[in-house]
Amino acid sequence: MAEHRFTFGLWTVGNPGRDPFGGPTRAEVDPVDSVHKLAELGAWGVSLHDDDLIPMGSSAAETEKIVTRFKGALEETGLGVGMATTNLFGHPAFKDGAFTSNDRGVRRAAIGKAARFIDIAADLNAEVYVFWGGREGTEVGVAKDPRDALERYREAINVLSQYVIDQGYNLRFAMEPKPNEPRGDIFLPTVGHALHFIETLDHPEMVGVNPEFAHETMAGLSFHHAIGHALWADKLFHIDLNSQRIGRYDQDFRFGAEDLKESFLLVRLLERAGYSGPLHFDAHSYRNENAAGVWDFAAGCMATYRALAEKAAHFDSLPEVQEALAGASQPELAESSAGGDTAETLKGEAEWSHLDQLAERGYYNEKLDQILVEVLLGVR
Ligand code: GLT
Ligand code: MN
Ligand code: MN
Repeated sequence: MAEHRFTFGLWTVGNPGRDPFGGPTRAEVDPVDSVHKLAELGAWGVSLHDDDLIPMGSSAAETEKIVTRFKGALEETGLGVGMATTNLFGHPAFKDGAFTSNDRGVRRAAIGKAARFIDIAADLNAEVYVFWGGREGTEVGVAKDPRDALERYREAINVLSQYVIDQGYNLRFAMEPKPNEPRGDIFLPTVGHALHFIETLDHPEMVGVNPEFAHETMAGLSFHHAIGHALWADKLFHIDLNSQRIGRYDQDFRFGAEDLKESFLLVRLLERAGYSGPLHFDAHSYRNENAAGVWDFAAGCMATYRALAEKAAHFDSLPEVQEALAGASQPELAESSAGGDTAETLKGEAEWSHLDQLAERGYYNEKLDQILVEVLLGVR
């Protein structure tokens, strides 16, 4: 099995347990300590926002000092940077949006803040630069025309793509969808919306998606279908792994903590597709954990992914699975439907007159799903 490139955000293992109802329950973690601890646990790398590493308002000299120290930790441990991103949601100025704020001054500042950290991301050899538009949305729909907002969103990504090209940076962008929270409704709410948005850009080839398990689940959608769509479009540049129960707030639980079956389907798909990008855990430990619990959480995310990859390989190696897949005509779905015929020939009676006969067959779904359940339960 290929070595998995697991990464963790500095904000994930560094999450102090703050929520909308209460303050931190754990101490802040020095990013350099996170790097060392993650290396010890066997992670491949880290990811970060500008503000996770460099406190807002730091001078140029302070910034250089912080970045040099952080690079030192990366070099010492051999850890890479999977992705970097801009915090365009925390500062009160972004309360009406960043790239889509009604205030032009805010939009210009947002583009500038992203460009500043793109320079540092390139210096850190980050693979991907993510855009999660948490504040890009509305509670009061009448206050913002969604067509204008999307046009400004597009403009910002175009301007920043051009900047990356002009600087000669080897950096690709990934848009991260989310349906709501913190805004009532967020623009680019699902992977499907983001995939369309990308096709409208000046440089669609350098922009992909960064789907998050919790976010598609919040929208009531199948995460592995979203990933299937992104893979089919050749746009899966990065992925945010965690877990989530449907219909709740953005829980960001440890990978596999909820919905093991959907997690299995996801891992099986990623493994079969040969996805080789970073496997990024955008999750955090439960609020009632202390510092030690955070590292149990991090080790657990990686262990569960590996275990599910093994389970998926085991599942596909079972003769009864191959038999049931054949019974389900699963391989037939990869064959062309028309096979050189046209709609003109297919509308002939011979093609559709035997629908009653076609209706008689079953699709082995009960067998297949039961085997999957038994594999997950460890009894097969
Ligand atoms: C924030 C959000 C995540 C995004 C991060 C990137 S920050 O924690 O909930 O889903 O991936 O900005
Ligand atoms: Mn995320
Ligand atoms: Mn989330």
